[in-house]
Amino acid sequence: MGKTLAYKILENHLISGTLTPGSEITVKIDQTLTQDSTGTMVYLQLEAMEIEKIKTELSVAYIDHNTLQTGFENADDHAFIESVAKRHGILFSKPGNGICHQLHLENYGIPGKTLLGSDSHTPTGGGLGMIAIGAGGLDVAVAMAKGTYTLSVPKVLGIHLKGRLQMWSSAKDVILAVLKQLTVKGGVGYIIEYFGEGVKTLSVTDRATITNMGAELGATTSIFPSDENTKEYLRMQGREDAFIALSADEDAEYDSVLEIDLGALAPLAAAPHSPDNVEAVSVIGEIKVDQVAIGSCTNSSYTDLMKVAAILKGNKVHPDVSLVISPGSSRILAQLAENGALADMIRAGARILENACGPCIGMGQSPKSGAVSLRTFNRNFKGRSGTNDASVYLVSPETAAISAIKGVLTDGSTTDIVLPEIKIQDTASVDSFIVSPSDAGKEYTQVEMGPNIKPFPRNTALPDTLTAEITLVAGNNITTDDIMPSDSRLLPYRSNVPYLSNYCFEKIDPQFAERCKKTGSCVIIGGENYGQGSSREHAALAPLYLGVKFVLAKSFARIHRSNLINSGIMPLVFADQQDYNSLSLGDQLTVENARIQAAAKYITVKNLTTGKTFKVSADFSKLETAMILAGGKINYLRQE
Ligand code: MIC
Ligand code: SF4
Repeated sequence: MGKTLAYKILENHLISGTLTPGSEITVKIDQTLTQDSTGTMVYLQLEAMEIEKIKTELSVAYIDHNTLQTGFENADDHAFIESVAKRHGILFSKPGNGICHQLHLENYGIPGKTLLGSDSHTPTGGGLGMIAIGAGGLDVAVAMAKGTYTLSVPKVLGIHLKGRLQMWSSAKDVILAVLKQLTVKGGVGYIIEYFGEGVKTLSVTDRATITNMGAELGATTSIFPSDENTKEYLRMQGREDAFIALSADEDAEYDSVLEIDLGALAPLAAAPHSPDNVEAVSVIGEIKVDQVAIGSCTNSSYTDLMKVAAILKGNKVHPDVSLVISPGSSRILAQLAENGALADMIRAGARILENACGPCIGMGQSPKSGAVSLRTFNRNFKGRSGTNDASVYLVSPETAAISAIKGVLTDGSTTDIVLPEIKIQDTASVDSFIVSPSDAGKEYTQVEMGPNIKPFPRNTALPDTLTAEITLVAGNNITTDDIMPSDSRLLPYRSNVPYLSNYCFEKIDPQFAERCKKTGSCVIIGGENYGQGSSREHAALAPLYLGVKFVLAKSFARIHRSNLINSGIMPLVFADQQDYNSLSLGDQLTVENARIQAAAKYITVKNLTTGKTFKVSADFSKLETAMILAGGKINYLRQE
């Protein structure tokens, strides 16, 4: 039986275990990336491991999420990250250089290599034929310290691409079409691998848009073959020597296959408030638009922004619309400035923001009350824009730009505008934003620790009897934005879990933090796909700080499940989903012989309030059980 590309790369990196879906393997990690909002925790953890030198081939610390520096807190975080980077041989990308995933694709990604990043959109690197996985910060710290990562082997879902996109349809529409079919939990437990004749019609930046948003499917990662387009892309970045051709075997067998006819795709939009709530733009109709935001790690590439500039050229942004554009990198902005496209955007009335995540993570540009905002981003969870009653639609750059001119959601194929074909240009990277690590070594560089940087909370070993009170009963698809909101108000406190925890579940239940503090020992009840979205381990650390002992849910999102285990909080799944309905706020639950039960397939939970007993599935791997028993990954590593 032929091999999939994903398994070929995993096999090349295999350190232990066998490549059988569901079993646990440890793989070599070649590269890591971090960004600032998860980075301080990563580097606090790395420092705590007291290593001399990192074990990866390349590690980069990017600053892109909070670049506003509204107070000293962010500048302190950045200084801290820079100082640790210098000590350990890590490249440091200064604020303003761009968005981590776009920068990594341009400057460091290599086909066939593995990349672990403390950001859920790390799979952007799959556009270059990498196995690029998003993980919690602690896993990335360990990957730097040991050069390895342990994961449960995903199945591989093949997506067979046929045909060629029509003029106004875009890579964004491809992934929106996949999201419509598979939903936000359809990719859990899978690597998504693209193949077929349609692949060669997509540029690397198109492919990266598609693999980027595989995160919204809940997939472990997504990957494209490395071919002539990859070679051309790398050549344009001055890195042709990084190229190798890679693809699945002709007779590769996928665990399941989905077919997408690129030629049949119309411009699509994900309507509020979920990336899988997808409809054709023409079906949603010409709704009035108040704001258009173009950028984010999904759609801020040179080719995307050149298409936007071509649409805007000679036109005017509608008087009722605010159009903001954040380029993905300093190189892209320099190119747009040099070739005149930037002037076309500005003349049309676009506001140019810094090369950073910006509005995508709620750092500014919150729309007005009740507004409709079209965004080329990847997440439209309620409130993420900073405005709770705003309606955010996720669209392609083409749809965003034409709608900004028309003032209403517009399907460009209904206009007579002809879009030019955009080719990637050959320009040198802007390396002035990169700080190389100090040659002097660890002992010569002091860690710079500002007053807002507080130690991360640590759990204690699992007790024999766990008794906890239900302090929240939540529904399906709870996001990490719901658990630990992140916006311009809270992002400055990513290094201060005690402060941040006051806002835990703020949007769903403002009393949650208070209730937990009073109770001291609590449990959260969740529905399906609990913890989807971001990789932020703060969504586990804040509950840990508030005394959450375990989470019972119908199912968990991959990264959040790992983050809970890393924090020593048990993620437990209802054996019978009906039991979810029997639980209420304030119920006292107890797990007896917890240390013995944690190693079993099922755990018995007793509801002391109702007297009912029910089973939940633990199903932890050996390593996971050891981490739970020790009270989290750090304690486990110390014991080791
Ligand atoms: C996001 O898009 O939600 C983020 C901000 O990039 C997160 C990381 C974080 O919460 O810091 C992610 O996707 O992992
Ligand atoms: Fe940044 Fe948004 Fe991408 Fe997250 S999704 S890395 S916030 S641009």
